[in-house]
Amino acid sequence: MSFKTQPTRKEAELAVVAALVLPESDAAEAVDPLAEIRSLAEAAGARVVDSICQRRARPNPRAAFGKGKIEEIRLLCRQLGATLLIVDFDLSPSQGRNLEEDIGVRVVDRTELILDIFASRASTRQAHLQVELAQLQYMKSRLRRMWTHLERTEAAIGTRGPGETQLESDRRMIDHKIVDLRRRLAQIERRSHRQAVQRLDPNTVSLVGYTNAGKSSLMTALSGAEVLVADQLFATLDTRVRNWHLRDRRLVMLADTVGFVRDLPHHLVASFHATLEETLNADLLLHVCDASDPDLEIHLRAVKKVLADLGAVDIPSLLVLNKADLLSPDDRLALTAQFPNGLLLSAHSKEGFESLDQAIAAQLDRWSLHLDLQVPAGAGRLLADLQRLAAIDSADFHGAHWHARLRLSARHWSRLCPELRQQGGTFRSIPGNGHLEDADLMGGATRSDDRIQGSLGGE
Ligand SMILES: Nc1nc2c(ncn2[C@@H]2O[C@H](COP(=O)(O)OP(=O)(O)OP(=O)(O)O)[C@@H](O)[C@H]2O)c(=O)[nH]1
Ligand SMILES: [Mg+2]
Repeated sequence: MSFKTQPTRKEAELAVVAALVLPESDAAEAVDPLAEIRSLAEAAGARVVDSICQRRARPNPRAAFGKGKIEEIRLLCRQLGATLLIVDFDLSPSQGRNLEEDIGVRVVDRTELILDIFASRASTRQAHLQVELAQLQYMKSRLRRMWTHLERTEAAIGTRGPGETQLESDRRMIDHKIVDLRRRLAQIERRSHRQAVQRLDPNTVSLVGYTNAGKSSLMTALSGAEVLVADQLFATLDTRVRNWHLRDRRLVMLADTVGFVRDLPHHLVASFHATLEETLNADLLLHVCDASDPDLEIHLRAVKKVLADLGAVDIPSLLVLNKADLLSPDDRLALTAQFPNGLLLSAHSKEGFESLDQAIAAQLDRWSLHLDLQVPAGAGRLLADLQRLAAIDSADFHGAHWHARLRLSARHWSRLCPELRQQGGTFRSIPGNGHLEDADLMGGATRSDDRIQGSLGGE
């Protein structure tokens, strides 16, 4: 058995893709149940020569498909010269083996395919390690079943022992590699965590959504920063963060990250946890979807499921219906009726950007404090932090003080309030702190009265 986990890039291999549509699966509702696996296969570098689909009540335990369908696939592969069969679900090792024997070509299942795409796209050291870890864990979860055919014949002459011995040594080798990868990943994660704790970051708005929805395009269009945009699945594998100024001049960090698909392999989600950390720590999620995709609802459901798996369901989010430029007037009406809170826009034509800006500002304001501050003009770093992080409604220098009315998130206030006190500044809350508790206003300071009148530096 080989433990090579990074892919060898291939010439476009000719592939047939095959799906099994079970009654309860999302694919059963899809307009074209084979569309996604075809795109995934192409994203992995294969050239799809044909696709085939079988509806069944449940997979055939022997080789997933029924006998007749297998024969059909075999003939198709032979006629078209395909050397690869890609199936849109996960196979048990014995199903994989039986299919390969019956059809006579290499068989790759959905998890292997997605892991392979991730391996080919990984560009950072962290992403490489994360994919390798996911691949090894997937391999390990199948190891026992891979060797069961030997264990079953344990009593037979000549086969006694080796199955178990081989299984043990393979498992040990994988375990060692997993421990080593985890250690190296933990080092990288510790370093970036240390850096994050020291920084006083602006509010983070994370772009999440189905792969190819246009997250990176939106990031580029909003922030002006160039990030990779490509008409392919999983173009982005790491998390990129760019500064972006809202129209009220408030600075936010826009984070673009890996896209999701339905049934994203469990090991992959776990391995990419650190990459998705930025997303999980966001103040607001922009759930970007391709509004022109006929399977929009299936994609929305898939993304929500991954977010739930990641424990990110409680983060406030806005639904962004991207690619509005591809919609007919009738489609627009239908979508607006279906998603009254959705923001219809286009990363290409930039229509709808103003509403997006306003909606983000309004969301951030829900968790912001409205403050009236007097800051000594000499408190340079504090002034710079306030000017960088707050939405400033008015500001002026009066003598030796900077006087400002501004909106600032509770998180930032809790860091800056002690600093303000130390520098001898004063603060007063302005009505409008909708969701916030008085305790937030104090930023860790002692409460005074209900209206929170901060009296600092002896005022
Ligand atoms: N017509 C149209 N195409 C768009 C729009 N936004 C993005 N696209 C196209 O959609 C494709 C995918 O765009 P990306 O920005 O790479 O999508 P992504 O969500 O970052 O994809 P992954 O990184 O793979 O998850 C590209 O071909 C874009 O040019 C839009 O508003 N209108
Ligand atoms: Mg992208």
